[in-house]
Amino acid sequence: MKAAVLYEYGKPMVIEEVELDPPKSGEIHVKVAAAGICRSDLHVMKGDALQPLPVVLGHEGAGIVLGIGEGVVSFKPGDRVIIPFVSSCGKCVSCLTGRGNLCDTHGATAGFMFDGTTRLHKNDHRIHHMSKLACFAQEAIVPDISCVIVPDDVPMAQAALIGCCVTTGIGATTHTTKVAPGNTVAVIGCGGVGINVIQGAHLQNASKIIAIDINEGALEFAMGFGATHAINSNQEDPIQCAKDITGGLGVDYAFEVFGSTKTVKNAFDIVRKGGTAVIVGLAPVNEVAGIDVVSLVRQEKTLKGSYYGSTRPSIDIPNMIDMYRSGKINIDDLITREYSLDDINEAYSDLEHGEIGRGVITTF
Ligand code: COD
Ligand code: ZN
Repeated sequence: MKAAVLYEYGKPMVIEEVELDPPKSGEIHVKVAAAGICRSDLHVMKGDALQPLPVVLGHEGAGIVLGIGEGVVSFKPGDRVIIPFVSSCGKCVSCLTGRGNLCDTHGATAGFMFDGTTRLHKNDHRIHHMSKLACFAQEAIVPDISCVIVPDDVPMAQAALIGCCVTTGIGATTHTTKVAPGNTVAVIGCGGVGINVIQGAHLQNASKIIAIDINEGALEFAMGFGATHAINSNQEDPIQCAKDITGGLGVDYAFEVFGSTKTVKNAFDIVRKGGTAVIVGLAPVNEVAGIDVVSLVRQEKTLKGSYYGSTRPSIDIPNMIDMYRSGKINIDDLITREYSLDDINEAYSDLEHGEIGRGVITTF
């Protein structure tokens, strides 16, 4: 089957034929129907986030079950599924304490399936699976444990986005923190994930939702998803502007949704006394953000990380599906571009060059 393989950081992915083994016990074989173009894959392509290479990236996916491995009882061929980018084993300490998004077994076997081997090969050389998912390919072998059935009225592109940016973004405002009615919120980075943080804050009835980005197009787009104010941080000081908007206080919650030390520091500085900065983005490995530790203490600020919106994928993804079906969240207008797998490098170039909204691969 055809896949996009990343062999070297900083180089384009190679679209080529690779071999995919049949599913083993507890795995399902999926025909990929949609795969989102998320910045987290770009972090890997640039070497800012590390993965064993060569690797098939793609962690925002939905597909149709083609076959099942031994012991799989919850899925059958023909089922439409969302494949979460964290498969929670259900047995480790993190899973058993309700933190399936942080599954220890998933983390310890990064790049591989749960048994420590790969199903992807090229001429007897193994190829790794990003997030046990690797959906930048025509087909995938994935663990069955966290997959979620998608009703027929949810299109596959929208389903794929629920697999990452929707759940990551909305979960940050509802699970990592609980934005309360009337709270003020700033969102730094208004791309696929940031727009969903904005939707989440809007769902929670935040009074002011301040979108901050360096791209005017992204800011305009954000206003259509619930942002009440927009700040271009290339042109204005975002900290001062947010203070002006909030009567000199700063915001109750700031969400960093880009991934750099500068934006992490901005998120911390923009919150009011007693406020919380939630960091969703991953800055490049080994970089350190300079946090004002005096105001951390004297102003009782909180600095909090958020991974997969602190959700339990197999429980919370069905809730996201229902919110989409009942019109509470808008995924349709978030999808601005569709691509073929053959054009994946162009899709990432578009993301890097500031195309707004979410791109999705829908032709394989
Ligand atoms: N200040 C403000 N905004 C900025 C800046 C800046 N200095 N630089 C860029 N931006 C804006 C861009 O213009 C763009 O609008 C937005 O930030 C980023 O949007 P996208 O669509 O490119 O990125 P997303 O939404 O797909 O991804 C954002 C993440 C924060 C999830 C990603 O970058 C990341 O850090 N991922 C690692 C964390 C992780 O693995 N999460 C789980 C899987 S997503
Ligand atoms: Zn993602």
